[in-house]
Amino acid sequence: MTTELTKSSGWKSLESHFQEIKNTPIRSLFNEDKTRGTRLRVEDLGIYFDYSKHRINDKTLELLFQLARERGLADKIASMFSGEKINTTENRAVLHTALRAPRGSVVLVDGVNVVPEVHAVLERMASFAGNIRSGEWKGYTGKPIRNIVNIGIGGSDLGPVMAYEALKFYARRNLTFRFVSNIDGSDFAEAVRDLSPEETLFIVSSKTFTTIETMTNARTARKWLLDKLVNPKAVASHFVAVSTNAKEVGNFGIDTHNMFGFWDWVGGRYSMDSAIGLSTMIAIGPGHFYEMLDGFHQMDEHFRNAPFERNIPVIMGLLGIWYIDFFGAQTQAVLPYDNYLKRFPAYLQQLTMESNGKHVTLDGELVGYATGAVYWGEPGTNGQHSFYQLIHQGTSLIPCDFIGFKTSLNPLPLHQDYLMANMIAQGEALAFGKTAEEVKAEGVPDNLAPHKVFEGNRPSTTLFMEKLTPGNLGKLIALYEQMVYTQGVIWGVNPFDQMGVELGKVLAMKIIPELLEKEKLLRHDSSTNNLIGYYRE
Ligand code: G6Q
Repeated sequence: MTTELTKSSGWKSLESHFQEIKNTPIRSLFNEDKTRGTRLRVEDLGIYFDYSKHRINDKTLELLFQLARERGLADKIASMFSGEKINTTENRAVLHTALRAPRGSVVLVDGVNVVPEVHAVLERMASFAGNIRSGEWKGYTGKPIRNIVNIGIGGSDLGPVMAYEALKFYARRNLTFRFVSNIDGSDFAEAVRDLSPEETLFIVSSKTFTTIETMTNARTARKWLLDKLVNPKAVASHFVAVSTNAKEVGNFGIDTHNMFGFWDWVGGRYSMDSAIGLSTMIAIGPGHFYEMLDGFHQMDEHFRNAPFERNIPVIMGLLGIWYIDFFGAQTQAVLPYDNYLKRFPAYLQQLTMESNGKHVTLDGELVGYATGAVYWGEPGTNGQHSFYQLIHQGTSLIPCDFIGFKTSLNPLPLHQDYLMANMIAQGEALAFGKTAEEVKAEGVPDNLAPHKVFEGNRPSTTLFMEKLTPGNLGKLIALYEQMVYTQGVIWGVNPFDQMGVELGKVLAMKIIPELLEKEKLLRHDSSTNNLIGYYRE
């Protein structure tokens, strides 16, 4: 078990500091310092980042920054941006930041500037998206495309789905977008049941072009198309691919002229701003897509240049370490007060949990501390009527991220005021709670009083922005990406591999021939053998 982190002086100081502060209520922290709500916030890039409602004082922050310095965070940030092969288990650079590097900038991978290639793909995407949006691109029978179906899974699905939902306000409403990911045939069947093949374009999105779910769905899609259009030549007008694997794309029968590439230095869960975002670009148009990329880039520059004390992803990452490793928190709630962000928590689940759900360090040593938290959440106010009860009065400590926008994209009278009032009120209630005295003063009878007491002292961050725009979405996503990296550096793990996912990709392959009875003899444990037997019957 490695002790490099836990033996460091920053960690040890935090351990003893934790003993001093662990029982201090947020209420007293605010009482002691009337300027706390003003001091513990950062306003940058149009983000109002309030981190005052946390169980921290100035010393906590100082020690967390000290830990970050001891772990070499500044150098590690520089290594990522400069294209060093920091994904050591896969011997790859990690350069999703190059996907949003402005034209004319230089990012070298093995001595080659990748920025011109990135922009060349973006231009091809823009031209293709323009042709679909204008109706210039025709299906095989001469009709314009009205339906776009993205077929992909994991990193090749969650980003596109999230971005489509998040930016629907900006989307072409005469185009229908569907997303098929699951190997469950119902996913495909429901996605296409009301679509006409003549007007449907499939985007097969797969970095490797070998993922069984995606390839199975893509083959089913081809059959669905050809059942109606018959001539295999129709495939060329109705299928495009997004992949790094030109050979497999060609083998599938998609003309590689209709392939949009990306690179092995883009991890699946970090790829929604690469060609994997083709469906997003068709939906919102190239101009908005470029605005989104600019938002990502602004946050990258902030992460790279802002001092830790004003660095939003660094502070968020360190607060996560504080709760996970010192308070023993196991989960983190993300609570967007914007209905368009309904898929944002699901997107973040992959980003955070696949990245930092690791049990060994980069050196292959077992970690001796907790790593990645479970991320979860739902939009407010819906969540308030279900699981918030446990956050307020349950026995687990669940730090919350509230995300809100001042201006609604659909400004119906009162709605936005009520929505924001709820968000602000929740953070206040979680932090300050309601004491027994306050409850009694309300005239609550003694027998009910304990049930109505709120301990408070439940930490939250509030991220407030003007409006949900493509640029602001880009900033938010990059914020979480860089927060994840910050935590990965502190924990000393590799946030860029995913051996657990790779395992899933091979496990089922063994059982498939057994279910199909091509392999009769079962050599699993008795439970697994019986389950296979039950299915065969
Ligand atoms: C992401 C993961 C994983 C991956 C999917 C799809 O970081 O590696 O979610 O994106 O398994 O892989 P393909 O794009 O290769 O089909």
